Amino acid sequence: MDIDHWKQGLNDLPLGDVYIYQEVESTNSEAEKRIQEGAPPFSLVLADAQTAGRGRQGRSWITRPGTALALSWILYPEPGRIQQELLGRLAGLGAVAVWEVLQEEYQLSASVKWPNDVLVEGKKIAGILPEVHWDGCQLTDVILGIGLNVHREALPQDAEFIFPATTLEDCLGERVSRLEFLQQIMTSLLKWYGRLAEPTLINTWNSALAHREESVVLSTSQGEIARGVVLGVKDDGSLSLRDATGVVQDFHSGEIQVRLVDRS
Ligand code: BT5
Repeated sequence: MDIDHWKQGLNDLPLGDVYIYQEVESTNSEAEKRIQEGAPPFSLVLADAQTAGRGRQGRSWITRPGTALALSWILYPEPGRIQQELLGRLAGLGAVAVWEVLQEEYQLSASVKWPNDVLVEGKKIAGILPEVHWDGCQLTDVILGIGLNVHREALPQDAEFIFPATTLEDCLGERVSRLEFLQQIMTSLLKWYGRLAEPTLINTWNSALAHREESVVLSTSQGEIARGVVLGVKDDGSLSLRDATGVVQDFHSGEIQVRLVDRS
């Protein structure tokens, strides 16, 4: 990765500082360090490879050199701007921004699997990891981590993921520039961050939502917690489900996994 070339390529975007590394453990961890050192708002941490990229609940995220995008975007929401109900929208913000680029720039039929996956043809192409930090009751910063599989080699041949995975190259049948893809993603993130509190974010999230009106099982590491038909995402980013008895319940993200009910 030619760091100067990548920095130049991001010059026209209204970002804070841009930190680019050949290899880090995790861009989210690196972003935490940059925040401690006073990184300005909208700063971006980017790495060509991660040795300990992370997903939710201690799961790992693979970023192989030269093949993918691993980024962490640093946000300091103005006091009062992110209330509790907006926090649940952060994964949606990242997912909708990626979804829109895939749809509009690459004409791919993408969807967003609640809470944090972006799928193409039912396979995971991107994962979102929002991390929120507090000082007592005061929200101090948000790190929005996004991992995207770009070139075919992003996925090890013997990868055993919990969900099927894909790459942009596999979906398009051709290679695209990672830098161009990054520029499109950051432009989309900036646009959707400006709409975090607006109904349009939830409306778009709902129109992109995978498994709508389908039967799914929700589980955590403790096992199954609910099953029912997906009704949609609520204003606070929770998932609304109707169970077999007609009772509607809302679930907040965190550690929940969604799976289609196995009909076989
Ligand atoms: C996620 O977690 O999907 C969030 C992934 C966020 C990664 C970004 S990269 C930049 C930033 N820095 C970090 O350290 N993290 C963020 P989760 O829903 O828990 O899914 C994790 C699961 O996805 C793993 O257990 C694997 O089964 C699978 N997986 C790992 N690497 C993958 C990849 N490259 N493509 C598709 N699936 C993958």
